[in-house]
Amino acid sequence: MLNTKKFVDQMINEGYSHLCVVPCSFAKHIINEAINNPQIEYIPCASEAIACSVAAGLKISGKSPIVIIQSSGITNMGSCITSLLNPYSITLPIITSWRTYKEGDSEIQHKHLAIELPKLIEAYGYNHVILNQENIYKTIEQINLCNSSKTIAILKKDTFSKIELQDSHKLNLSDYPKRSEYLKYLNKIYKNSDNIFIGTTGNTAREMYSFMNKTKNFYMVGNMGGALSLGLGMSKAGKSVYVLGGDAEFVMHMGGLTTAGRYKDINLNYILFDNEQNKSTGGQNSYQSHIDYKSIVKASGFNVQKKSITSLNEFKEFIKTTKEGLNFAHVKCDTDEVTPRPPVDVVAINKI
Ligand SMILES: Cc1ncc(C[n+]2csc(CCOP(=O)(O)OP(=O)(O)O)c2C)c(N)n1
Repeated sequence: MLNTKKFVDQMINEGYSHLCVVPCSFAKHIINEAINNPQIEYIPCASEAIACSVAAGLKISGKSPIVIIQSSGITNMGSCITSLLNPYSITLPIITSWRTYKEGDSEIQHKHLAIELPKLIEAYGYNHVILNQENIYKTIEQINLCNSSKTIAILKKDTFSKIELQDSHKLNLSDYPKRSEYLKYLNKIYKNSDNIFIGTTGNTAREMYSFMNKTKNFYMVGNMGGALSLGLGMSKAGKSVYVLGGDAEFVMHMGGLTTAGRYKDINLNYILFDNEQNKSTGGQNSYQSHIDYKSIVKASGFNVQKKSITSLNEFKEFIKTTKEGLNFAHVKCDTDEVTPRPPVDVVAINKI
């Protein structure tokens, strides 16, 4: 295992200036150190494609960025790699985690790339190196190789030692109900109904499994950013749909809002549970307090609940008064304790 603090200090000595990131729990400690350490700038990115483009802009302007992502997101980055980095000969270190998969595991989003990641990197026209886990100087040499050649670095689990976030970077959401309280209410109101509840990648789907056992649920444990569009397809097919989303998921493919916004004669309700963080990859702050969610969604064509919901009573009122159509509510919530993942036989159901 590498000493994370020493590794980041060494990267700074080498001149690396920015970390462009979509979080993965494998990279939690290096991300924590980058957030804690003012000598390297942490740039949280809405998607892997964005992380890659921002890093390319930094690199061609004289800075030394590093990109860190999860293997599930390297496909999002494909266009940026093949049609920006490659043709413009821009090289920079991209570190992708390599999520493994055990038969029967419900993290089915990782099943394909758990085997094929190196072949995909090769298909992009890149070599790969597995990051050394023992010797910081060798690992830095590998990062430097990625900085100067078409090589992508692969990060395995438990490469970096533990780093806690400094208190000043920790969130306090204790003014808001936990998401489970809202979910339990939905479970009570909609038990045995025909409404379909889509839970997004991240903790929402997991918590739905624990707290909504009487509703018709689709656990979308992958395709991060695509829940609203999946819901649009279902509602265009005549279903009544609730998309229960997270704040990091909201921004990943935000264009889905503008596509959905065209259609008013459907029954699609998008409830954004905003816990200000990427809870399921380690609780990293999503740094999105600059975003006015309600205005963005309203401008995309949705009916929007005027005030952000901050209590269970307000939530009950919203659920009771919402009419059929294309609706959105921004709901502030606190985090729950860790709940189990829905098992694979529940997740893999593909008919509703
Ligand atoms: C394309 C892609 N990129 C990254 C990830 C890793 N990932 C899984 S969940 C998640 C964060 C989800 O945060 P949010 O939507 O706010 O929900 P929360 O877990 O906080 O409830 C991330 C980054 C992924 N699964 N897929």
